[in-house]
Amino acid sequence: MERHEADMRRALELAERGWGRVSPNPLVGALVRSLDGDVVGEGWHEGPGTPHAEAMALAVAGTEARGATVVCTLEPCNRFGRTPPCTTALIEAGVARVIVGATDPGLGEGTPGIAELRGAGIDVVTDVLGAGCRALNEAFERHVLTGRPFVVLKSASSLDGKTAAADGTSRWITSDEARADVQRLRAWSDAVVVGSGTVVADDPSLTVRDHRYADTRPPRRVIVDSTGRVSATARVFDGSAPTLVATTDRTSHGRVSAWEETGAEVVIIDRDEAGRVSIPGLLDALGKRDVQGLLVEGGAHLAGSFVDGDLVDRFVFYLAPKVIGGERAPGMVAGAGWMPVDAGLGLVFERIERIGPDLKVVARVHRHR
Ligand code: AOF
Ligand code: ZN
Repeated sequence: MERHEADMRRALELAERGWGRVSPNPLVGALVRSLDGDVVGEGWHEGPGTPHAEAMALAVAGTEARGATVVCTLEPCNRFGRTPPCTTALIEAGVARVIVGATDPGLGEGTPGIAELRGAGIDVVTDVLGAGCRALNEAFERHVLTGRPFVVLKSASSLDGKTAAADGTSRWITSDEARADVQRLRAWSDAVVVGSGTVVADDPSLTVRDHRYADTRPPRRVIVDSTGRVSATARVFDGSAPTLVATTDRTSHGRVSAWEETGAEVVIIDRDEAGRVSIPGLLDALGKRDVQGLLVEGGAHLAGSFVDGDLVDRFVFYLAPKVIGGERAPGMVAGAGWMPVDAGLGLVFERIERIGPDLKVVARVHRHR
């Protein structure tokens, strides 16, 4: 078992090589340990249309895969997608044993990949470092099971939770280091969403500019603009990354055409009771477009809509060692808020880090399911 866990740790490292590129597929790593006890093949998934991790590892191992143990972070697939099934490849290679980290909810009920391997007489061990293997693909799993993305809400504020001073100045509250860390969050995301107020006030480009993520796919830029306030000359329409505008039927046809002329996709979403873009409707529309990991970057009103709807899975708060104060200085999350106080969202802290002079606090919504 210890050997299996050490091999699984290595397979997890291999899986990470596809980071930021595999969506809408999962990150997967695999290795082949021969009858003699040597690692004779390693593989990982690089993204849609490229070989699966197991197929890559088996190809390297060649005939040494006969009688071998194959360690996979994810249950091997048993169906044709863009590539042939891994179960067939494992059976044909004559492997004796398969060690699986997490099951693949994308294969349907009853872990059919594992069932097929067992049916062929292969010894299958499951749930080796299962939690770590599942965590790697939490957004993939959420999307497969619900059709909606996994939602991360990011905020950068002073220690007292202010995102700007009362005069509207906000550049910069957090450090260069903290802002560089946000680039990694964006690179993780399939889409980054902001409200119209943020676009009007800050004119952000919402792109990944850090050269460390140059080979990751650019996240889709999503603007929530219920009434058509944002001009088609805003930076998010510069064509440097895919852009989607989520709006309602309150926006004029002229505005919609102007957005579309920049190459952006415009999606008309149902209104909520206040006449704004329905956030559940937005999540469904993004899920249909294979957005698995969604980053909410603000502002406070959009963040409030997500919080009021209990639609955030993880909060990432960057806190600067500054206190701004002032009743009129805006906070991180507006909206109606939860009442009374014990009805508020219950979170667990996942991680607390220092980033340059700032703190990064990561908390996960505790869901009873
Ligand atoms: C594996 N190993 O390395 C990956 C798996 O369309 P395809 O061929 O790329 O297949 C995508 C599906 O296969 C994906 O939705 C997920 O269920 C599984 N991914 N499975 O055995 C891999 N990437
Ligand atoms: Zn496969």
